[in-house]
Amino acid sequence: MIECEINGIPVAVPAGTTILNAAKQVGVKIPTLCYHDDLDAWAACGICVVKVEGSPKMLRACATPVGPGMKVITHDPEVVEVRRTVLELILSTHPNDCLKCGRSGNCELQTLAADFGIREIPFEERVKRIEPDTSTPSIVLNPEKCIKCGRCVLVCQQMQGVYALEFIGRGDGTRLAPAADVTLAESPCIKCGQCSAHCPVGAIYEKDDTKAVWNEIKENKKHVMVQIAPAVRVALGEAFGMEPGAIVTGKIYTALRRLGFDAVFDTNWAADLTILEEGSEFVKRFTTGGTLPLITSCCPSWTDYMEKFAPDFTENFSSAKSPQCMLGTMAKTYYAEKSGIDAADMIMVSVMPCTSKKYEITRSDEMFASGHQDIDYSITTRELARMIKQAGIDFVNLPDSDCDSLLGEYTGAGTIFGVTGGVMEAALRSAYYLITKEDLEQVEFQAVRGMEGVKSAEIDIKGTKVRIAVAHQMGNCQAVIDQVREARDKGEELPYHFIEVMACRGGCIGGGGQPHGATDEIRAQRTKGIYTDDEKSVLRCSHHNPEIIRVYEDYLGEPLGHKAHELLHTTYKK
Ligand code: HC0
Ligand code: SF4
Repeated sequence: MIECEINGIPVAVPAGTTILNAAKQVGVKIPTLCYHDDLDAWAACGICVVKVEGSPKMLRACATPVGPGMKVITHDPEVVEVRRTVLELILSTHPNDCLKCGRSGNCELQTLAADFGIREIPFEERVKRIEPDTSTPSIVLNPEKCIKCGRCVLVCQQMQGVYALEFIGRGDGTRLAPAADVTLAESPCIKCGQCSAHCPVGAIYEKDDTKAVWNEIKENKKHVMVQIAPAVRVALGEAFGMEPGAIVTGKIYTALRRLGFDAVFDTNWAADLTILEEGSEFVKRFTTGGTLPLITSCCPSWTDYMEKFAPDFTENFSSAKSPQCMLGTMAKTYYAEKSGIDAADMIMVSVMPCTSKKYEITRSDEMFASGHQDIDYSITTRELARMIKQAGIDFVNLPDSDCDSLLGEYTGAGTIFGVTGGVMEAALRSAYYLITKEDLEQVEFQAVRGMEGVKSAEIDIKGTKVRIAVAHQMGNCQAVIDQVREARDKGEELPYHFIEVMACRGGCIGGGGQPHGATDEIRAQRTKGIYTDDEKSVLRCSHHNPEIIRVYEDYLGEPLGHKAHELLHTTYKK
């Protein structure tokens, strides 16, 4: 342990701890902007400078480890003045239209300006006017607001391994842009939105579809339906000051009705349906010598990545549509038929923790399987939070209500889709039944849980060995594919039979459309919420969901049958 002093307070921390983190341990908050817990410190902004006894210059607390006997002063008039100057310089290049900015109220720059009591900026305004990039359906890049903290570039490169963003130009002319200065749509961007989730200001944000959704509700001409994804229920509360991981499903259903939606469904229902299709697909391929490994395809950033970077694996993708898309199709076919409402008079809105889902809803012809666009709008958790605030709903004190029937009931297996390993665990729960015709006594598969970037295991299904891998956070996933490709190309035994991939760290609970501020601590709390939701479920296997059993009996026929194939499956670009 290293013993040192922060503002005269002794502290002992493990070797390598930065001044920033040592200060946190004694209750001292050093301001930061470019720093983020998820990323390597690269000391770009300089707002975290501190004095260290014996050092001729101030040091950056985010990137300087404490040393034995080090004496640090984090706050004195001189240090605060330097920080103020740094802040004023940043503000002199930043548009001051806070009132119209999507981040107003939770912008880290705005908060610092308020904390420092900035009333005027002593430097000449040097804002560079740059048109926003609106070329993707998922995120908007507004480099004019960029403060060059570099978080988005680091996330895209280090965490996601995509390298879609970079800084272009030099000195005063430096600006954020898609790599090679193309549009974002032309870049390798996979629309995961992690850049928007890590941006401290309003330079990258989700494409806002709330206006269009409000219009549909206000016009009152159509039957406006909504579905909520697994991970939304453990994160939305954060936008209203609740603890991360608080399970607010019943409040969300109530809020959605108060917003004016005519029918409230749950994507978890369709997650159970996905398991019946994808689980059956796995068992079929596994038992009849089909293409393996089967790779999950419900994360649209992942399928986008694979189409761009590994099209030789297209055949390995599960053809089962994602739960979001299955629910859209089933609403405008099955529910339309049962309710007697013409699908042409229906609007389906999805609430997702994800910016990529906005892209998925039109990604191929199969997204129009009902004869209409199956999902009309996809909004993020952040957008729903804004709609609830705009409607003056006191979310925290809302009573719970239930989901609408036919497309609402779900099992614990459906809910765990929201975390890394969850789709695999849910699939294994049902694959066991499909292979053995018996139910598991112990439904929990610990080997697929947790935050390790790649998890692998051999699962014993009554003597049949199934080798699986689970990867999350895009930068971790390519290695798994490389491993499979190498074995495949050499004609060796495949390392895995079944692979789950989610592009975001922690799975959808860490999605790019979730409330800002996610760290591993917050992801852990959201994950705990998801597993608690599973544990308290009476039914924990998708094949036990009565509404799913009924939809096959009444409408779809068999999993992988003709009708299921027509409505619930899709194709990928080679
Ligand atoms: Fe996910 Fe999904 S689990 S991708 O993370 O499979 O977005 O929450 O809705 O569709 O169900 C996201 C979350 C979903 C889908 C489900 C899957
Ligand atoms: Fe990179 Fe994802 Fe942002 Fe695209 S959405 S620029 S892939 S971090």
